[in-house]
Amino acid sequence: MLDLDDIQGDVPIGLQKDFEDFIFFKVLDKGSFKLALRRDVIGRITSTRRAQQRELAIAQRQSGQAGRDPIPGLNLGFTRDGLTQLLGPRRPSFDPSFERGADHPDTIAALHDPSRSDWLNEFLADRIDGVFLVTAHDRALLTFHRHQLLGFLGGSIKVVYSEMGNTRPRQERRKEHFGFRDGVSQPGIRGLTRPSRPSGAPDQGLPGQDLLWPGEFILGYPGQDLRDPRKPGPIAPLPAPWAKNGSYMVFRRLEQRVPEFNAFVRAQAARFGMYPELLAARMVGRWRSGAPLELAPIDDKPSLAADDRRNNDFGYAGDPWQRACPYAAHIRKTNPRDDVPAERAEMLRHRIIRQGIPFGPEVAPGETTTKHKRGLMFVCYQTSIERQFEYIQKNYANNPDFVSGKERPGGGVVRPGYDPIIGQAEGNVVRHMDEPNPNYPAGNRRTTLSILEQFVQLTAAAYFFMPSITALRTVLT
Ligand code: N7H
Repeated sequence: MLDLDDIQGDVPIGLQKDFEDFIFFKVLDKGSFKLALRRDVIGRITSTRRAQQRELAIAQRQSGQAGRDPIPGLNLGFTRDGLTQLLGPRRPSFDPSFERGADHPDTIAALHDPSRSDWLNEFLADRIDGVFLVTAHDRALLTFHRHQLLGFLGGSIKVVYSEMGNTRPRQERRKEHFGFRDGVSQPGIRGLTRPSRPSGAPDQGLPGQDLLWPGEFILGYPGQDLRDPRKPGPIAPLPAPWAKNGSYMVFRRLEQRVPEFNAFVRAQAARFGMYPELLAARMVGRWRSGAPLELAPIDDKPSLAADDRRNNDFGYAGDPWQRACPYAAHIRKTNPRDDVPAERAEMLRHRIIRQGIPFGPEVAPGETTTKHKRGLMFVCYQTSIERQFEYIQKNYANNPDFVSGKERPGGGVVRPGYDPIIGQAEGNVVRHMDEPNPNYPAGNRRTTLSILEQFVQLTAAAYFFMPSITALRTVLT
């Protein structure tokens, strides 16, 4: 049984938010920091149970029943340096990627990330020990609670960098800045996510949503079994007993060049003689509405997109020649589902829970080249950064040969190319993607999309450990 009162709420559920402040800080005075945490902060941390209750309240409100929650969401994570500050240099060693850090030259080289000289200077201005995530449904309330939190902490910390993410306005609310609906596909967790068809599909939450063993995302529980995904696998050894109910968070500030992306899509679609919306959908694997190409390969189907019982209920095994969805499309790369049926159980070990939020203003009228910084505060949770986030970025998105073993209808090996949204090539060379123009329902015409520019650019990154609430109350303070 998952300890819902002990796990921080952003990990498996997500803090409810229209606004989210990311407050990156350095500990200046360990003693007063611990005291302030114990006295005023830890009691306000949003647990998974609380986040779950709020989800329910939101669902009721949508059916007209409840008011808005005036209590903000609050979670807290520490970097490797932060754990060392709190516990001393002889503390136990955690996940190797966490200990190395997102800003280590080896991590940057392995992920083909831009070098630190291209990151935000403010983010690099000082050592980052931890991050507070503060969320609320309106900006004024969030600002009030941010001030209150910083008041509790006084001079015990220094804010190194902070930035507020916000959901986009009105009908764009559920969309990221390129205009695609986000937050559609998320792994479910056994014991937490309820199967919608318990007798027909006990291994799925909503139709198409894999239920995974909690140890993939929360330390101290069984993870996936490599032979049989329905059986609980081993419990990974804990770095320390108090790490139970904790999780690792990957943070990446990803700027998006929206006018440039749209101009590129229009120009390339004209070159291929395609409808631009279809090309954009082929790059992502879903239409901007959220409808998946596997179920709507040629025309958008907004009614399918709006139906949570249908919009994620598909696989790729029935599309072995990428007629409906390219192998390199962002969602096919980052979650290959059953693309290689023999490797399905293994692929379930590379899933992440995504809890990001957009940042920055809407594109202004006349903004044909990016003038205002905007993008995604990408956040994901896992129990092994190396096996989950880094694996997806490195072995899938950045690897033009993944998925391997596919052939053309007439024979001959396919090189799928890079994920056109987040793939990063070594040395920033041109990235290619196979088959932007569909051979649907049949055909074997070859087209290649050549992408010279990075429309998504990393400008800051860090890895955090999100401890259990018990660990915050005891060992860490
Ligand atoms: Fe991605 N986008 O707008 O194009 N992503 N993503 N992502 N992403 C997804 O299913 C996007 C990023 C995953 O289960 C959708 O929720 C953008 C990183 C995974 O079928 C859309 C950025 C990583 C999935 C986008 C970005 C991932 C996914 C479809 C950066 C990990 C689920 C909506 C600015 C390395 C796939 C949905 C599945 C979905 C976009 C970043 C991973 C529209 C713009 C860094 C695993």
